[in-house]
Amino acid sequence: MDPRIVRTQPIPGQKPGTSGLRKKVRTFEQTGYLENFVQSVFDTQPELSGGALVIGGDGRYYNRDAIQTIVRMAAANGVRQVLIGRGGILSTPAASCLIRKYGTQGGLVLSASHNPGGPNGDFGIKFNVSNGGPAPENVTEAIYARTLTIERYLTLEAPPIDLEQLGTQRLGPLQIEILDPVADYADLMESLFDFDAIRYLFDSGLFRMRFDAMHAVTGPYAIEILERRLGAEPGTVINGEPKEDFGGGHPDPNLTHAPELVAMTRGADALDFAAASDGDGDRNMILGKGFFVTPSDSLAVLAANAHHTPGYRNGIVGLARSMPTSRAADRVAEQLGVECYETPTGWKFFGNLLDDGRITLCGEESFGTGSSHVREKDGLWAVLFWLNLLAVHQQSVEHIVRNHWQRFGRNYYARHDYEGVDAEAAERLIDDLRGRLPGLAGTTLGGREVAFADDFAYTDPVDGSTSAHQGLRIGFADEARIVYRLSGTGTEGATLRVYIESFEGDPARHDLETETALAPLVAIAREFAQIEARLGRVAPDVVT
Ligand code: VG1
Ligand code: CO
Repeated sequence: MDPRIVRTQPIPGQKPGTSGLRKKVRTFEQTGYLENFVQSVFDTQPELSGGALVIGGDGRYYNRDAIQTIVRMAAANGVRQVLIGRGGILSTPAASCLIRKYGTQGGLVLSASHNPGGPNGDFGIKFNVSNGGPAPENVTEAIYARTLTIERYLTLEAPPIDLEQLGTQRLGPLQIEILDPVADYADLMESLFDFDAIRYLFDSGLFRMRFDAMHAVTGPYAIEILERRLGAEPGTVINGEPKEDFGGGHPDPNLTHAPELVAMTRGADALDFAAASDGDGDRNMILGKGFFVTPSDSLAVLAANAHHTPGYRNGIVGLARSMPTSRAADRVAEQLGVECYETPTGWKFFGNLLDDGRITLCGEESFGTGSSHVREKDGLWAVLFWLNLLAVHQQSVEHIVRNHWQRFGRNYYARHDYEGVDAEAAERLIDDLRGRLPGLAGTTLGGREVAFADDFAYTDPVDGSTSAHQGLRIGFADEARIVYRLSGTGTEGATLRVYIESFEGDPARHDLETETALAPLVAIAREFAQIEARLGRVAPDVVT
């Protein structure tokens, strides 16, 4: 089984975005497309030769084909061992868990996260480094540079490996281990949270919850952890069977894309608790009875209550949030006397802070929360964290959040997405806005005084690397804020994201509808960026 050298040529556009290379399945199916990218990983990461690699994905269409291709290429490139989840399944946080637990040199995670799947949907591939986290920018840049000069890839002729059979197989010198995708991850969760207390909560019969796996990767994980290990009633996990096309749905856990679950938290028969995760299991949505927890608030609440859980009983050393995430977490950090770091969007920026022991928890407004336990955001982890708090406090979700607002104040928050807009028009909108920011501080917009306005740039405090142009910020003297940036995960046109936040310290004003509270700022944000005139959109496509 000698390696075969296949001639190829560079394919433009293989630059990883916020979270890996994401394209239409049809693009990935082009001759050499996946191979070029994978070979570029092997060519730029020499430690993989003779090393070990975790491989798995969210089970979407093309997952299995991609794994077969990658395994043959790994063998031809001298990889010693690959660890693969049975059926090719690994949630993104479980992949991170395995890389860390088995000390591999990295992993290839196959997912386009919350983007729809199927032959006409999206696919994606992401290289994670040996700390278990997404490759930092210098690594993704090197991989991309390689895709522009590549001339050959290495593979071998071999029959497909058996992805269903647990245990060891060989492909020439390559040792292939098919692992239970759930067990190691479930053990890790059990080590962090008070499973006895949560089991007691379920046993009481007074507490009803549903977890919506959205026919994506978390089904098997949630069934094992919630129903088997914690004794939640059968049927607690809904849409628990992973499907290649996610049942035709859009596996994005938010109020727009999980309406069925949201409905279950309302009305006479409302659940006490409901949660959902996305395609690859790294996002989470938390709902109480008739109550939605904003992801930015969720991070702040978890941080303020971390010491109530076994895994974080000694408290947290520091916090981090992505720049567009609301500043609710900053207030908690301040009271706890710890640092709160502000990073660009994307989990890769948390890696150094976690590795260096500067932070324990981190999160993003985009339904992402996580901690030092792995190097990815982690949907089920957040759900278990909330369950642990509900068991300890014996209070409703709403009560816990309202108490939090009383103590720290409330950050009203919303994100408005304008999807599939003309890419050039969106770029121009951002460029023109950028040019108008200098000189804005000290003036007023819609009667509000601007305190600062800038193009966010980040210097990593651990390795000194810099990342410029990470979003435009306009901060007001009353602590309100507007942020504009373009999405780095889409596969069609551009998506403009507008993030709007205001702060309310007075508990008497904590009951407003978010829409009402933010209406004046939304108007400022739309007018200042001339969204309607430039993009031809009168309203956002999705509000979260
Ligand atoms: C989006 C979110 C970002 C998140 C990223 C990956 O990126 O805004 O916070 O880290 O998706 O999440 P963008 O560039 O489209 O705004 V996932 O669940 O797709 O791995
Ligand atoms: Co995801």
